[in-house]
Amino acid sequence: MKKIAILNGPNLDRLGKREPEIYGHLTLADLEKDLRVEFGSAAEFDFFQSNHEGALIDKVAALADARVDGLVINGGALTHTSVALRDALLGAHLPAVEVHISNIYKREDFRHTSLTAPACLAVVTGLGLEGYHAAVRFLLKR
Ligand code: CA2
Repeated sequence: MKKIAILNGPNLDRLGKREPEIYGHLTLADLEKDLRVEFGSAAEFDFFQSNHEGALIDKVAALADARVDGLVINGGALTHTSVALRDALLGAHLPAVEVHISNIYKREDFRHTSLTAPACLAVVTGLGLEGYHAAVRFLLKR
């Protein structure tokens, strides 16, 4: 059984409750349920969402200490701004995949830069919540 952490950053607790034209109708609870249905026999999940940069950084460090097998991160807007989250990911030395629900390259210019992507093995963007499934599948196969 591999340990996979799913981290979601600021405002992703609002998923399914606002802006469904960009982020769809499913909630984070739906995502958790669907990931457990698909991968429950192969993965033990640790789901974490925070609206606070420091809480996400502390969580990344705790996951590194716990030596989880993989990390899926949607840092939300912190993706584009947070050197601190990037440093936490680089320091964690965990296999990580960055996920974005929307296609960040079809949106405003400021979303085209990810500070955290260089600390990850791969980036999935624009597949909706399916991106999390693809990321977990990839991490379980390596
Ligand atoms: O597409 C993504 O997954 C993003 O990481 C979402 C972030 C955005 O800042 C990134 O540029 C791309 C925003 C998360 C806000 O999520 C909401 C979900 C539902 C309703 C309102 C906000």
